[in-house]
Amino acid sequence: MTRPKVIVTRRWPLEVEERLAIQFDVRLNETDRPYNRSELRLALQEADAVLPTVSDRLGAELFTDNVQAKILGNFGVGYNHIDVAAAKTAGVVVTNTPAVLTDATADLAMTLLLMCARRAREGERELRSGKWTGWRPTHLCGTQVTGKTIGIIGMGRIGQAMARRCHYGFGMDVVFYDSQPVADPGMPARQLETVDDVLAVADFVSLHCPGGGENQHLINSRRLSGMKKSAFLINTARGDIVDERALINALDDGRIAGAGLDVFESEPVVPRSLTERDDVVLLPHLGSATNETRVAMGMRVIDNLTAFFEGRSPPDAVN
Ligand code: 8YV
Repeated sequence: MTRPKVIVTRRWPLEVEERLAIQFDVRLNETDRPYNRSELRLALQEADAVLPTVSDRLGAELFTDNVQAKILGNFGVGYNHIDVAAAKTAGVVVTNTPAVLTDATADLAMTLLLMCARRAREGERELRSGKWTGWRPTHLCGTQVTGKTIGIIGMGRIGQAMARRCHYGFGMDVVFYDSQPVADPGMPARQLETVDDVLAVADFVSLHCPGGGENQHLINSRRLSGMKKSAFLINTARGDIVDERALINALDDGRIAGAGLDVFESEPVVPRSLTERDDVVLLPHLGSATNETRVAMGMRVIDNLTAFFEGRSPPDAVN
């Protein structure tokens, strides 16, 4: 029997690529850049399965009559870069990699929260530039996190993992918004009616909802004005949830204290009006970037492909 032809759009950890090659006829992207639109179109026309990442935009225009691929095994939990409805119409199953990146992403959200609260970026830069003049009582004093309120927007797996860290690790109170009732969030926490209710009371707001659709610019100028002036915004979810221009204006006006961002509206482009500021911590989309997690994500993609080509339902089908 011929092995299914699989196109992987970026290089993966070696052990995952090796396992993939045992089962499938694999073509890897040997370049160090994402495929462009025509390369993606061709991939969909040539392979039985395409394995994309967040850096591949798979809009409706790519799901034409010539599509041969039967499954898109997305390397990641978020899939708003794929038009899943158009994929379905073209007969293409889309899968993702839930659960395996929960802890890594929550760890990174916590990292950003602590770096913002404790002015770690400013301190590190000062020291490296040789400008540190020694200890003094009022030097780079930040914000205590113990006893403060974390507001979680989107209380799914990652939101809950972040809330657990904040509550059990750092003694914070937890409030959250989710479009669905969450009966047992796994720690003492209050579900509030609206996003605005959470923003009004939180000292730190951490975003954990999906991007795209109705969440696009969920955090807009009006909502930023509804946050405490002393509050910090943390985003490890998707860049488009925050109106970046409105965020910059809110920081300029002192309407919020700062932000920790791992995701951006037009990755990898980050506006200079963000990179030049002291009151933001910026990371290059590192949420799931641990060796262990990236291997687990790849293995999860393979599990989905294996199920599909053996005629079973892929466990993580999203359409
Ligand atoms: C991934 C992510 O690294 O899983 C997600 O949704 O944002 C990241 O953690 C990325 O999606 C890789 O495709």
